[in-house]
Amino acid sequence: MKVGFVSLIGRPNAGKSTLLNRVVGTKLAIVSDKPQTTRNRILAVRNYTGDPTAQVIFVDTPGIHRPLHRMNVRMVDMAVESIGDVDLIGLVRDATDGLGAGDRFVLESLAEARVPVILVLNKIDRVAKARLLPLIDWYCRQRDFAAIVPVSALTGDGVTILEREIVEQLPEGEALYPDDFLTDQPERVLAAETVREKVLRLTHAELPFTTAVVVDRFDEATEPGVLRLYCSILVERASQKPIVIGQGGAMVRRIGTEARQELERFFGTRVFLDLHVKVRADWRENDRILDLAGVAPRTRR
Ligand SMILES: Nc1nc2c(ncn2[C@@H]2O[C@H](COP(=O)(O)OP(=O)(O)O)[C@@H](O)[C@H]2O)c(=O)[nH]1
Ligand SMILES: [Mg+2]
Repeated sequence: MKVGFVSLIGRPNAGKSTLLNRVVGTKLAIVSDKPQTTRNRILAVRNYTGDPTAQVIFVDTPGIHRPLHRMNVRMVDMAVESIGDVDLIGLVRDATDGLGAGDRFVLESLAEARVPVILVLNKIDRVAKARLLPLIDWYCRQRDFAAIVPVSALTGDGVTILEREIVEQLPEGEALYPDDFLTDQPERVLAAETVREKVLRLTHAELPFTTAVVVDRFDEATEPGVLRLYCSILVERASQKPIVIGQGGAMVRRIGTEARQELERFFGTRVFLDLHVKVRADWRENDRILDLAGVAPRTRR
């Protein structure tokens, strides 16, 4: 069988997390139209029963960008480090974007990669085929790609072709994970991320970049059949607190309702969700809070 790790690398918002979710058929990575949504490496295992059989371990990463905060340094480090640890790289590129400095920045991070790289041109549901040609032409002049595959992670168009291409490129080996293993994301992290996604989706302006969610208590024991979750939503400034709380608490209630419904589906159990909004200035520079919020745990560097 074919077995290997595939890292999804690219600019923020390219659609890496959407692609990961599409491939495994479950929403593991939260998705939003705000950059820097993914703050962690997320591992998801997909088994293929075809010929050859295969086990592909997909690794979603934070987008590669110039970091301005400690949080972002950790995120980018994590993405770049994953390049050294995998068998194949999927370079995910938003095909609706023009060429720019960001393309060079990502390619520079890949300069050391000694494994095959597949260029994944994403969002083809929103761009005419002819507009892909200059992009393909430019990329081909920068480095060798094992394949170039246009896809839409949103509609699924082209994704099967991409998966076949990936399996082809992987080495032979033995399965590394049991058949039913889906992800290494702890349940607390999945819960916190679901709450954070609702904050991202329902609030606007600068808030999304400056919010973290910490699970204070994850309690399955007190009441059978009910998961009791106590979470803090951290914001950086006192002025941001009312945005999350909303008029008479309407916003935080809505965040809570939407997150609870999704978590009930995901965990297959009733969920009691308690949300608190707290001000923690500069949490993005604070390693202790970054650790608590599960942001790109510090690596060897
Ligand atoms: N139209 C379209 N939108 C997409 C596609 N893939 C992702 N998106 C959207 O692009 C935004 C960023 O997606 P996300 O997966 O969070 O990007 P990431 O930062 O690379 O992980 C979200 O609003 C997605 O819904 C696609 O194939 N087509
Ligand atoms: Mg993402």
